[in-house]
Amino acid sequence: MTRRDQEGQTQTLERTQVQRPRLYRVLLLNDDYTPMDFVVEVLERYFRKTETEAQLIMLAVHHKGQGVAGVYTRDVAETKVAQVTAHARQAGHPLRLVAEPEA
Ligand code: NFA
Repeated sequence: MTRRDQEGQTQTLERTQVQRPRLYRVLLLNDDYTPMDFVVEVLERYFRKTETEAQLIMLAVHHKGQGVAGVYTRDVAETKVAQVTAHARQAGHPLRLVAEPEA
């Protein structure tokens, strides 16, 4: 960071500590039409879940209404939402996802 002091001199303030980026949850939302197998495949392919993890997350979303597919930096989270939404529409499914900041 650079600023000018009262005499007009330039001061450079350094900090060695870096900040962690804010993280975003990608939430998967339940609907009545998207096939369970399609949701499991999405969780495996886009969110790198094992088949067992994917089935557990899919069932949790099916029963509770929503669930966390993954947690990422903002750009990655928003890209996943866009890519999976496009993939679902292409396949004719209404699957919805949203990215929301953690706490
Ligand atoms: N509820 C959907 C069904 O019964 C399955 C589903 C699960 C959809 C998770 C979206 C998210 N076919």
